Amino acid sequence: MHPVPAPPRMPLRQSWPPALVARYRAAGYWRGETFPGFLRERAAQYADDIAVVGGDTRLSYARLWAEAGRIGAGLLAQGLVPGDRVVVQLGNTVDFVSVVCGLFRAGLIPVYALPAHRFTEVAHVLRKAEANAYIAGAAVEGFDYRTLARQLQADIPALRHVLIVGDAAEFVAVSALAGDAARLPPDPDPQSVAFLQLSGGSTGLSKLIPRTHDDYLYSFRASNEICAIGRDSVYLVALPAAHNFPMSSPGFFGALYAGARVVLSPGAGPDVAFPLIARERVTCVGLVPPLALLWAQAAANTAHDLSSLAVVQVGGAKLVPEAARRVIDGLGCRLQQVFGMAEGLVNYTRLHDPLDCVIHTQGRPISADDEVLVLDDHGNPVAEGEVGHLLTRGPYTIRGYHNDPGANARAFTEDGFYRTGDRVQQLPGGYLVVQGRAGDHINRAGEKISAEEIEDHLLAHASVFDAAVVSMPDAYLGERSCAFVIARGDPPTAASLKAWVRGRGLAAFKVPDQVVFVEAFGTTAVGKISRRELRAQLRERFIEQTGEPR
Ligand code: OOB
Repeated sequence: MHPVPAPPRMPLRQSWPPALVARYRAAGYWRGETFPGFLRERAAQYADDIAVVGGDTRLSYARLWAEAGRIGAGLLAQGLVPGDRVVVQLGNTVDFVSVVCGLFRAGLIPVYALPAHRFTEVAHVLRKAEANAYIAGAAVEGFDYRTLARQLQADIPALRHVLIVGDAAEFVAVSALAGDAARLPPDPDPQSVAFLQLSGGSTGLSKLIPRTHDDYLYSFRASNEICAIGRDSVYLVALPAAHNFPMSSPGFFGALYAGARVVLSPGAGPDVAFPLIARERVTCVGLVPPLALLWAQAAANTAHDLSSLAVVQVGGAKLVPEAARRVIDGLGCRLQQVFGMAEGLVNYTRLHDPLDCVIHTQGRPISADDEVLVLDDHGNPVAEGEVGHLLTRGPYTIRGYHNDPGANARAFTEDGFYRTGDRVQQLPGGYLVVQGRAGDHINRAGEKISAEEIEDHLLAHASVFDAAVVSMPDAYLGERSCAFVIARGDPPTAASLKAWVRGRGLAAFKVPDQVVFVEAFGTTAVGKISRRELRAQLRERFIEQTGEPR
């Protein structure tokens, strides 16, 4: 079959100024390694060692490489061409790893969607990435991704290829892919974009984050050193594998780079993960704070042997000191705080840091060349120890989103610093303490929700006059979402509004946890105030009225 020429697309690019490129190379951060390059090497070095475990499947390094070749060649035989972007929406199964490695092997560009995403999010990502292919599991936790694929194909003509892991119905089964290995391309340019990751989406829908081979490999290679991941390590993927934290901090890619073993857990709860830890002798896992607390509680009376667990990493949202203590006491292993972002910068507390530091800080950057600025509202550096806005640039932090000049103008300074949106305090030694966010998103147990995005969906309801979505402190989730709604005419019920949002094809975690009807937003300021101020006022007033803990 001859590949049909693809229409012109926005090129994928991520580049640093030449002086920095030279510096990052000279420092040994960027070594010219690529995903297919390192996977091939490990297959040769550790051929028979187990690389990936999930369910009843155990793949050795040699088998993983062979599977990647089969899937990659099979995709090219289907008519995809190197450079095509492929949205991947798979759960925590071995297939996730072999499909992604197959894409790398074929020079195809994975675009990672979360299993929780629904039509609205996946359609947005497909369009924004100009993807022509979608790979999903048949059904996960009662949701049929083949139905979603049909809806996507009906809506997006450019989506020409749908591939399914499991029962493929009318689509192509990943298990049936086959092709000529000789057609697989040579290894890519290490400076080229390897994949697109999704941003937490602080305003509106997710932005696409282009990461290069060189920068991403550096981030997990260096993470391995900080997290003491070696060939004997066993890394458990408990959070969704598509998320940057379990993918690269040090994540399953770090583990594969080290020749270690990756175990994929289909769920993150202790009931599913504990037996796996015991069976596979897991040594390291990354969790979000609510899960870490749940695990700490469950560990007290579990029959499963968790003694292999050496390091529990917690990140994605703030772990308050009291919770940190409970995690350490409950799990009886080392705690490592991880404060990272899909755009790049990752901070870790070090394994031998004093307890006080591990409990009270979110760590310090991976690299000596991670430049960190803490600025006041006017863009001036704050005094040491004062709270300010965190900006950063460095050898694995992007310089721009894909296909989004508006977002880039807002999120990056002229000299290439990324405005993280986080408010932090910097302690001596470069340790950061996260104090919250300047922006308007809700960090719901590590899942980031854009207030603006949900407000837009609420406003589309005929009985909603106005809506403001704010984060509320929540004892379990850290933050939960609360929608303040001014009704038009007969007020709808809270339940019907929640169902409305869900019905708009959104991930379930974006459905407001709480809906509060108000007569008016009743601003104290004269005239129009910003949405941000309005959200802050509503939050404060509600907390005062209800006596919720802050
Ligand atoms: C991780 O990545 P994202 O892209 O889902 O979210 C990044 C944002 C940060 O800007 C910050 O607001 C928040 O999540 N965050 C934390 C945190 N870790 C992330 N806030 C407080 N304390 C922490 N420890 O969430 C992510 C990526 C790589 C590694 C770890 C987390």
